[in-house]
Amino acid sequence: MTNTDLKVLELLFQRPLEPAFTTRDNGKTVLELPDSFYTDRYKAESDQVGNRFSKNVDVRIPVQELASVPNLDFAKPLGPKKQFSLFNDQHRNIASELITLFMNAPNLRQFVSLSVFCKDRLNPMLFQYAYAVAIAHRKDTTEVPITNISQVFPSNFVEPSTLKDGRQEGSVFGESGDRVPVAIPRDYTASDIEDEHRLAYFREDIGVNSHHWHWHLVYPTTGPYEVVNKDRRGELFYYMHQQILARYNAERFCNNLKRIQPLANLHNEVFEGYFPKILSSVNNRTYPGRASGQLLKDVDREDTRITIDEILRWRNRIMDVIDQGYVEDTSGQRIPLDEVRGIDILGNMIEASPVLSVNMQLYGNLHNQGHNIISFAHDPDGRHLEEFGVMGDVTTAMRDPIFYRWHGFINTVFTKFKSLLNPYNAAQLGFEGVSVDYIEARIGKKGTTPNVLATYWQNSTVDLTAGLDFSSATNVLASFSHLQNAPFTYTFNVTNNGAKRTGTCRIFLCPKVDERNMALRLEDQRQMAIEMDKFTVDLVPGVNTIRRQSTESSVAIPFERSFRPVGANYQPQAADELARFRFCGCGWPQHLLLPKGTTQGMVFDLFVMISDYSQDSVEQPNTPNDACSTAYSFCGLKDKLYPDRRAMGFPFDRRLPNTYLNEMVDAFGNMARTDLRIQYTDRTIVK
Ligand SMILES: [Cu+2]
Repeated sequence: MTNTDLKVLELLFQRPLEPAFTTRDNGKTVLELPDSFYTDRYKAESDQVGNRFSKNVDVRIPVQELASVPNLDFAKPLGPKKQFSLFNDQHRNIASELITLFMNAPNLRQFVSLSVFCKDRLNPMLFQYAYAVAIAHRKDTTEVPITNISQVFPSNFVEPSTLKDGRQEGSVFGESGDRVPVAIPRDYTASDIEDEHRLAYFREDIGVNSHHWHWHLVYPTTGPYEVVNKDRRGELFYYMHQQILARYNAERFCNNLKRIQPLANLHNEVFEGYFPKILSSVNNRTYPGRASGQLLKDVDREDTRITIDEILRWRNRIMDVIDQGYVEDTSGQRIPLDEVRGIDILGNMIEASPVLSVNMQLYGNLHNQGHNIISFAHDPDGRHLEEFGVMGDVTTAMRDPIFYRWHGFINTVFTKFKSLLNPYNAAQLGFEGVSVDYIEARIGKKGTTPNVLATYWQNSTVDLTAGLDFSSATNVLASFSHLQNAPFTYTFNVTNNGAKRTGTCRIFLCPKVDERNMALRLEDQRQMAIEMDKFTVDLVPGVNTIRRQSTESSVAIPFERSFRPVGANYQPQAADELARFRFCGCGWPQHLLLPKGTTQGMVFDLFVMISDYSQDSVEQPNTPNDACSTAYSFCGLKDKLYPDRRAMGFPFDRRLPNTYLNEMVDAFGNMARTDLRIQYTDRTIVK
């Protein structure tokens, strides 16, 4: 691979609305296009516009002519100013065709040319999505860093006036030291009259929303079979969203709110309103809001048709097959929903992936169409020419309180399936001869109180330049505050009464009491358990001391990885660092690894289990290790199998033999628990 090809690919993530011939990298670089690449508007003056932008640049990169010009008519229904939705069948089919086109480009240089050519002819959101999927999946683009979506389309993530202020700051002060990052407000979508607003810091977190987008980028529902069909994809759809709900419920308890009520009855009013106050980049309009008490209605629009009855029919069919124990594929063949494959089949069927669903005609498109019904509630027949609300878009859906209620409903379907499986038995849960004798989590090393952890606010700065079209050539920096936790270390003492062996250490955090302050039984607690970390440990005979940093967590990625600076100056040189840059945006934000806690300190159960590795291990294909896939619990490993043979969420995904957590821990030596207090302080640290 040549450096310039790689460079062009990186540049295409910048200034998504500007024609490809304008400058990038803060005015330093320009692409020199073949005449045939200019769109009709610029064709006649291609020399003039080309020269205008190539004047004061450091680098000019010629783009090769296309061997065959693609016919892009398939994308016509999605005009340049329309909102693009992965939940919309028509848009998804268009995206699928585009991904296929990108994946089939015969070599890297032609992929570069094809991308440049398509960029100026397609809806910018559609282009950025399909382009990023192709970069994440093509064998010859593994070294290209995918720019975080919050930096490509910042207006989908931050309050819009911030962007205007940022441009102003940049054009007045340039790169001089007098420039200050503009502050993105934290508290702008509602007032304290709205109880749900207490969770805005979680729902509107930039890291949370970009994780969600990135997950759906790594796990697209349509496209070429080899791109869509990943190991245990359907199960991961279930598990990643289930964990988001568990985290959200814990966060609600910290804020004195009841756990979410699943949106089970689509004929009732939706009591939560939500007014997002963010802009769509493609048409410069705000995302529509939803008033409190909105009724959901059948949607009958040009490109989206769905009735509530249809959704309920799919739900009932799925509930029926769960009771029945098997599904039927399109040829009428029965496929059992067993404890190994059942959840994966259901995940792909419920989401639903047209490529992987066993029978889309029969079991429908439950999760996606629910997003559509909700996102068009304000204008179901399109008479007001309004686009979908935030629920229609994976970059923005998690901002809306209703997201958690809809997924709460989806989760009840999965939970029903799991509840019918036999409870885990002693052979599955135990690890003969291994006992966990002591566990603690502690901030720093010495002198701090064990099992008291801390949260607070932190002010961080991100560079939003890449996504700001038609702005001056200086960087636009924005600062925002987000929840943060003080890094901590786990220490476990484990006795191994046998020969040297390997185990998997599984760490969970569980709420202890419910919203009425009543102790939770294990059956409820397990469904709210939050996975904190998972890793293999080698146990020597005798006493072992295991230490693990909170920053190493298998669910989270560090802040710097979510919001890495963009552009040539920041390209790391070392190969391993470069590798870490790509495919990196998927993962729960490290700054939300812990729930907020309370000022008095909220007590959780810290649960640790060491399971028998001989029942956990997976034989991996011999593909190179990806330095970036560190958040594998939520995101899997690139080009590999999911690295844990047990069901995702083990041991809490199924019923357990005891009534209370204490009883289970007493019964199994390879488990331990302790009270863990999370203390929140209302102060802001500037980073
Ligand atoms: Cu999702």
